[in-house]
Amino acid sequence: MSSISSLHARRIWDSRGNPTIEVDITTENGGFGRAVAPAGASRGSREAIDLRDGGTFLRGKNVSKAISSLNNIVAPKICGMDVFAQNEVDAALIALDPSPLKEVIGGNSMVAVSLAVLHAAAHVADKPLYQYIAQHYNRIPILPLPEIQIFGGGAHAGRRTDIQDFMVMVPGASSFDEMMEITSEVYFAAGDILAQRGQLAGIADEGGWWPNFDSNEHALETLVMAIEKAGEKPGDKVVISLDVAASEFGKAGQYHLALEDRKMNTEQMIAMLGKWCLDYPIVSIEDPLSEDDTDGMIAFTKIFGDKLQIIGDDYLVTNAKLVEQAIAEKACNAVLLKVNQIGTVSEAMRTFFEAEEAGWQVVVSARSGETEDVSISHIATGLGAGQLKVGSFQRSERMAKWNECLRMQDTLGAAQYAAGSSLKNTWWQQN
Ligand code: 2PG
Ligand code: MG
Repeated sequence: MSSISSLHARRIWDSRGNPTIEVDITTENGGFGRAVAPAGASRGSREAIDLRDGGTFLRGKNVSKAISSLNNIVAPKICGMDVFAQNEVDAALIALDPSPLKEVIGGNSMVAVSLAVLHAAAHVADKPLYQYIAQHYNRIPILPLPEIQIFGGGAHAGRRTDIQDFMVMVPGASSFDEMMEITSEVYFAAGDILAQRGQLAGIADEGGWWPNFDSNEHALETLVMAIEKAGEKPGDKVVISLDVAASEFGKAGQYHLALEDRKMNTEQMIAMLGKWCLDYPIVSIEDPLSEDDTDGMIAFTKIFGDKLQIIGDDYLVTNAKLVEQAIAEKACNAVLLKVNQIGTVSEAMRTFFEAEEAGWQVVVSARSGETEDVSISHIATGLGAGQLKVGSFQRSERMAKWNECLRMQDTLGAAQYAAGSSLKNTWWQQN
């Protein structure tokens, strides 16, 4: 046992220049943990809310109310608790705010505290965070296979494309290090292609190239060209992953691709995505249909679930109950794990184990608003979750998380890399 002796919350600023919450935890015997709340832009309607001040100051995004409740209400409640009792600390946070969307103290407050406690426990145990997580949750650490964004669209790029993330995965690399080299070649090849066409216009929120395309499919064609220009055979070592983030342009079974002014129903949307999967080496699709389109998700998974990884993000919001329901309904076969969507480490862990027991893949993920916090690299590795999604190959808040995996590789060894083993039930592994 090691008691929490202080909690201090402060306002810092995220990668989009918005205020966010950082929490420091100390323990009686000199333990220290620090964590920062990230923030999403394409948010599921059922995810924990970020508590912000509203009004006009700092465009309503200030977090002074959340910080004052952390320092005045949460701190006295958790001081004295055992830093190793993560479940109890998280239960105390939830008892302070039992509302379903955590609107009283805010998911942003909770996640910063919950993660800072996890860090402090690792510090007291004198272990790197990933090793502490592996020990605490009885797991074997393994470096994740990343999904790395090449073009960023949707809510992260002024809706210049409707599809949000055009990403690559390198299941054919033999180490995390080699994966980084291949991804670097693809990323800069994509930039060169845009430059040659006179279409290079900077980068989007997560570091992917700004998507200057005539159609959504044009981004896919360009991505395949970039993989080839990097000297790789598309579908061989390098494959494509999409986050459609369909809730951003679809509702009640109606979808509108604004870039092409194309209106579709659920069936047509499934047909379009199905054709893309035949024409391009796509191995994973996140939120192919909107969060309210359960019938669409079930139909999509029925057709493609034995060859594609189908991830629920906005559809499941890291919520164990929603995952349980989706397992029963066969509405996806993988879950995106974002601790801040549900609020606490313990709840996210419940979701992780629920999904894993059903044979689902778990992709640990960052948000589009991030900081130098690298907790998720440790969570993905410590749990041996299999996959990690952090954004692109540029911007320090993204690179910090990839680089942290390289540091862990030094201790774990290059062989402890999930590579393609995490793409079970997909055509990539079957071929
Ligand atoms: C997503 C995330 C990260 P946001 O949709 O998967 O890319 O975006 O954090 O804006 O919800
Ligand atoms: Mg998503």
